[in-house]
Amino acid sequence: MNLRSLSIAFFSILLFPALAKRPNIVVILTDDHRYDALGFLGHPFLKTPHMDRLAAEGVHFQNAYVTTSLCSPSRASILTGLYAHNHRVVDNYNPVGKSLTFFPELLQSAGYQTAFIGKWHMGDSEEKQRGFDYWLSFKGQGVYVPDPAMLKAKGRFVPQATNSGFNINGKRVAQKGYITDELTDYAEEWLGAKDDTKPFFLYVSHKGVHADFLPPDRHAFKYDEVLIPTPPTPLSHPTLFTDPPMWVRNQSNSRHGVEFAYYTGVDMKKYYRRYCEALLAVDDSVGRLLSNLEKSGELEDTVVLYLGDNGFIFGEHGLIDKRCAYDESIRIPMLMRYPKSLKPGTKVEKIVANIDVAPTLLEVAGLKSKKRMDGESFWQLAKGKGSSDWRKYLLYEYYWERNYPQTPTNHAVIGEDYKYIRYHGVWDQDELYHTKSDPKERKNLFNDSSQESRITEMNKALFDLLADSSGENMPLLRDRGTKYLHRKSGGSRGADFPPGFRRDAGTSGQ
Ligand SMILES: [Ca+2]
Repeated sequence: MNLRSLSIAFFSILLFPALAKRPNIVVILTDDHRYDALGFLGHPFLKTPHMDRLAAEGVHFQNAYVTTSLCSPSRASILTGLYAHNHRVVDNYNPVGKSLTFFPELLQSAGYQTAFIGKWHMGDSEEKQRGFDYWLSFKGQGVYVPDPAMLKAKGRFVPQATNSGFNINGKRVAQKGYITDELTDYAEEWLGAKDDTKPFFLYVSHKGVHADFLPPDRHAFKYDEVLIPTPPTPLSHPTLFTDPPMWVRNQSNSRHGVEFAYYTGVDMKKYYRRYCEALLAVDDSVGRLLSNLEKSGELEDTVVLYLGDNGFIFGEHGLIDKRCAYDESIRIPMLMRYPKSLKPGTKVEKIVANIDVAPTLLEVAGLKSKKRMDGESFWQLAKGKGSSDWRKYLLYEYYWERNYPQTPTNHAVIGEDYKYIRYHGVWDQDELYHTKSDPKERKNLFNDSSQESRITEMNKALFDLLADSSGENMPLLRDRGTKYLHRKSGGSRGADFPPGFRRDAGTSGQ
């Protein structure tokens, strides 16, 4: 080392002492991973040993939610720390605005080397995005394999699933094999080639396990023999449900209902089996990344955050897919490992969300955004501190999409004991659930007169949360894409209005 480089090295140490100590950060995002599809939670057959390891050696956020249950809006919320009404990506078609700051930009400016590997899916672009030194992505949903003949498991046509290979730093590279494995290969390659003098941020954003769920052959049909119960629905078990909204009963016979699932009559049990098998490959990926970091000696200096971008409904309430505010749709797995600061086996009960990821990871790096974020850092909660002034309620929002008209605009307020859901633009009733005692959300308490004050309070909280985050104007985007508005011929007919909506002639509106 000559005198000049020696003096630069000495100066760097003096100038950036904090940078040298900043932890590396790895985020692993899984598509549509619902909160209860985890082995360590006592799942009847699914085994997720590597995710279980993250929970055992780190923190499990037991009540983690997304603020909009849809791929693109949730991804935009993760990157910006904003609600969908602020980042404006309220459907799966529109890109994220150029004026918004992605938290990786701030990490990059502070000296982190940054990489994005996987599904971007905000708009139709797969172009390199701001904040990332290394870029690998693909258009829309991507595909599990470049040729369906490569897999034993077969699926149906999925909108926005395109096979145009990868964009790797502006260069087109063909996809060769199974997506989850191949993205992990690239992540490992990047980890091996990066500059070891700088902290790093790696964002692995899996296509798995988005529908149609196609597992790799090594896991295909592994769960073919397991028994899966059929969830009761308001149509199949009307007495089990109290006051379900009319739209819920109507959605059963729609593209996003069990009767007419994706217009193909998908067998929900088989579908769930393939989902779990595809998830095994994601668990393998988690295992490979942890093992890679362990071998390079970097694991203990790396904060690993694992989460899903939204949940998935497999027939509960007679519905499939996501968008609505029931827990199967909006609750996600969230795990964090960093034994230097986080006690192994920690369980956090407080309600955290996708909008909290950006402020949390900035705090991890000793940074703070100058722009306002809707989310809050949960880093102190993860460390077992600072829970007394944590949020009482989380706001959920979903905006009606012309392409999928069966799910209405809905806002919800999620508390630790109760959830209140308010529908907008439909002639229907709202919902209130005591989620603590009724986790399957079958007993709608909205018409229970003893709950009036609670509904008033939660309704006020909802509008306060909206007002505090400039959310009182609804986003309206241009029409585009296919409209999936059909019902199955000969299927169930339109639902009756709820009983409480009927009055005899001459009575008042009260
Ligand atoms: Ca998703």
